[in-house]
Amino acid sequence: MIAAGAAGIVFGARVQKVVGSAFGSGLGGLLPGGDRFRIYTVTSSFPEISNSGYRLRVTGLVDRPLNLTLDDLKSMPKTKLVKDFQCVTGWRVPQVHWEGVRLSEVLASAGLKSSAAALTFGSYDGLDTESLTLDQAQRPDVVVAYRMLDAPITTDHGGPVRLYVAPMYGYKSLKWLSSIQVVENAAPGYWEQNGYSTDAWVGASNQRDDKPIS
Ligand SMILES: Nc1nc2c(c(=O)[nH]1)N[C@H]1C(S)=C(S)[C@@H](COP(=O)(O)O)O[C@H]1N2
Ligand SMILES: [Mo]
Repeated sequence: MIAAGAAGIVFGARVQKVVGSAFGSGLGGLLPGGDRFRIYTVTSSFPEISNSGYRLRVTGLVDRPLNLTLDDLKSMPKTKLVKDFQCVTGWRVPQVHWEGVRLSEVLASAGLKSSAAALTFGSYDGLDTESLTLDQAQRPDVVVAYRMLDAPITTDHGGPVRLYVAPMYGYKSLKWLSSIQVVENAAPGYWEQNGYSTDAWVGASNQRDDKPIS
């Protein structure tokens, strides 16, 4: 684990405190228009995972549990998206380039049992979790991403592998993705337990934002 740096990053249990502790990304600061990513973590550090040491475990209601390396993910059909990234707190980075493998591809290679209906995601930070229904997870714009901003995903952005859920607010895009558990019922994730809506569609859970540009 590397320390998250200066800026007094002290993360409490409350979402507002976490959001208030965010700071801007150097990479994002280079984007035209000054639209910047804020780097978030709910722990006091960033998990540092080497490319060779990275594993994604897929377990639960599957025919074949998987333990995928980064190379395994890269050998699967590649998908590219150019989409906005929208945090529920109001910042938005337009037209971000993303690359990875569709979550639906990963699920297909594991094989879903008939009782499968939802997914629980774990992070190498050991604290943040997320969930999607199986219908949401099967969308073509939900990606297990290993590139963003035209580069390998950096540690602060959740590299080497993060989730990217394009139609939903940023908190669904879990960083340092470690595990996918296939389950029967969606369980609220970390941010939902701290006050965010499990209905994370952009534009649906606050009155301010437009729908994402498709
Ligand atoms: N593991 C982990 N994933 C996370 C978060 C986090 O704190 N920890 N924050 C979420 C939120 S609220 C947002 S808006 C985005 C921010 O992504 P970024 O840090 O790459 O800007 O990551 C999401 N994924
Ligand atoms: Mo967010």
